[in-house]
Amino acid sequence: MSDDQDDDIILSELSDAELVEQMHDDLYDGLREEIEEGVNILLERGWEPYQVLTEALVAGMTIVGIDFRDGILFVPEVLQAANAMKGGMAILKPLLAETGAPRMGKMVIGTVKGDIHDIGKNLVAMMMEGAGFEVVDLGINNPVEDYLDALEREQADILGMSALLTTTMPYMKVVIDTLVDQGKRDEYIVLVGGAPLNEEFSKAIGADSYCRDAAVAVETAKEYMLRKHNRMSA
Ligand code: B1M
Repeated sequence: MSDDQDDDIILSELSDAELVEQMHDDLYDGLREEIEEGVNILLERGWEPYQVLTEALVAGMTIVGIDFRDGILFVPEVLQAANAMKGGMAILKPLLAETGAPRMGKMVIGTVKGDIHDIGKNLVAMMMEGAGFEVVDLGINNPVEDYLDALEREQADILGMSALLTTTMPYMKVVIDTLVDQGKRDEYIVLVGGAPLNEEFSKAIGADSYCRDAAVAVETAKEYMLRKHNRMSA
């Protein structure tokens, strides 16, 4: 989309459907301010934060992903799109976080070694916090020691790992195998996620569950924590 065309568009005058479509274009073009404005307009119109997140931001990023795969977009453009997405996410974060919610449990989460993708992981962290979990975010490119140290230090209930590359997803098994070797595997609920994963892979590496998206991660974590509490009070 050209800048000239953008200049003529007043976001607040668009219908909801037009605005969402425009936001997909703006995300594609890496226009952070426009994305922030669009998010605020949708919220003012009464949209739920989660709906803004999924329909305007995540759906827009999916389009970016397709063109990145097909060689139409390159790393610098995708970085700009990611930056715009983070602008929108920053507005939604406090709205997705319920204040004063009882602590549901503690999760250590990070993207695995060799992998610098963090948008999905950040979303999961955000949604988990919103659901009342305490989250310790280790960021990107985590070797096994970082996970293990944090789990022990934080006395966490859940380990969350994210990987977006087919070349980095096997590293999750390295982390789980190390937990097994140290006799600590049963101390933690291990949840994994990221676009190239699936349930079969998660089973094969010895994780407890694969989480397709952030909402599933929250539901799965809640389920496991409930089971853990029931076991402890039995
Ligand atoms: Co990357 N990249 N990238 N990239 N990038 C992908 C993943 C790719 C699929 C693009 C493509 O070809 N279509 C492809 C991987 C192909 C493969 O492995 N088979 C790819 C590639 C190849 C690369 C590079 C190698 C490119 C290069 O340098 N030549 C390079 C690798 C760098 C590295 O990590 N070492 C690279 C770099 C980058 C950028 C830096 C430019 C940028 C990252 C910016 C950032 O994250 N800060 C980037 C981006 C943005 C993408 C795409 C376009 C978008 C990823 C994203 O943010 N999606 C991506 C294409 C795609 O996935 N369609 C792509 C939105 C996000 C909300 O979804 O991350 O799936 P997602 O998270 C979801 C779920 O998966 C789940 O919940 C999230 C929210 O609902 N989930 C979890 C994720 N983690 C979880 C953890 C959990 C639970 C659920 O724990 C409990």
